[in-house]
Amino acid sequence: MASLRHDWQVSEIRAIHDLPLFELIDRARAVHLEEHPKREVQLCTLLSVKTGGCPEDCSYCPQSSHYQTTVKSAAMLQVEDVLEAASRARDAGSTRFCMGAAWRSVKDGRAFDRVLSMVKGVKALGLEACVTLGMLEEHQAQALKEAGLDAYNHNLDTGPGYYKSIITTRSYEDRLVTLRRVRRAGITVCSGGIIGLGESVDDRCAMLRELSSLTPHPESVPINALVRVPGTPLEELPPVGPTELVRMIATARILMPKSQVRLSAGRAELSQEAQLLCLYAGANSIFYGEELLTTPNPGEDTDRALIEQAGLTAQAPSVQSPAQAATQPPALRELPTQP
Ligand code: SAM
Ligand code: DTB
Ligand code: SF4
Repeated sequence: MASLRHDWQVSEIRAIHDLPLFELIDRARAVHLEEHPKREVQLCTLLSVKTGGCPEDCSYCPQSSHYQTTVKSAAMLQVEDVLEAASRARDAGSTRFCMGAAWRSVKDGRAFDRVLSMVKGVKALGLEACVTLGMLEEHQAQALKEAGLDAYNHNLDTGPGYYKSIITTRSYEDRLVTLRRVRRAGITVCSGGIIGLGESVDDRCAMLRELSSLTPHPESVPINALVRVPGTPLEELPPVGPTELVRMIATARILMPKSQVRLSAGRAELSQEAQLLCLYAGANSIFYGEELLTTPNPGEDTDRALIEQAGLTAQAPSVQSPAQAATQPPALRELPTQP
């Protein structure tokens, strides 16, 4: 049984991260098989419910109002439109629906009430509901919990020492405070980061240290490769190499054996072989659907083929609502084939 540690030091993490690649993969694979023996991949669909015009200056983000990108700001989506998209995602085999808003923080009022209705509606469809809305107050976390929210995504993004080089409008501690509020409200934590922001390998390991020091570990850990969007300050950075991503995923798997490790943004630029290696080395979740929030992702057909070719299956939802029990088709986990 892999032990759950919360006291990993950066030097220890670095030693794991820098192992000869196949040794690292062997170790991660062993942990993965022990904790996740079912050969399943969790499919999560993203939807941007409020796009663009964000006051934060996150250097990687096409939705920040500080940069000129092709992303157009849009009014918040209507609940019915979101539920239609969620229903389509469910029919395509997704089990978690994650709604993102380009907000610095949640404000009480009509927009937040609408998010609460979206969460209730997504739950009624039998999907796991996740949102990512920026910073949260305690009572807002509680309201989300009461609406039925399963998970809150709030990434640490990078190591604490590099954070200020990427974002100046909030602090690392602000992020950690929100994560504590989410945990205290009884919502599961989804928190990870991005590689390819110009950080050092030690910064990556420092981020993994922060994530693995959270007690309990985040239930899900998205590992994103930077999507280099024209108009953002990071557009000219070199692309993340596939082995860098594999190393991050394998190290995350070893440090946080029970978590869902999600191979997140950046797959559109990654070969099928590299994605398979990530799944072999410990990733057991992907974003599914042709768009992330504002940037492309491989389409559902492509991912269905990937999963099938690897002999994997799509994971069943961890939480079943009564509505789902009533409406779930018998062989839902057999991914639907295209007409
Ligand atoms: N505004 C909220 C926040 O920042 O917490 C929620 C939405 S924000 C777009 C969610 C996450 O997307 C960010 O924390 C970051 O990790 C990721 N992200 C944004 N732009 C990205 C990019 N170009 N490449 C990779 N990941 C990105
Ligand atoms: C996460 O870690 N990655 C997703 C989700 N959580 C919200 C977002 C990726 C966004 C990539 C850039 C875009 O599509 O705008
Ligand atoms: Fe805003 Fe989130 Fe983008 Fe930062 S990552 S600019 S907070 S939408």
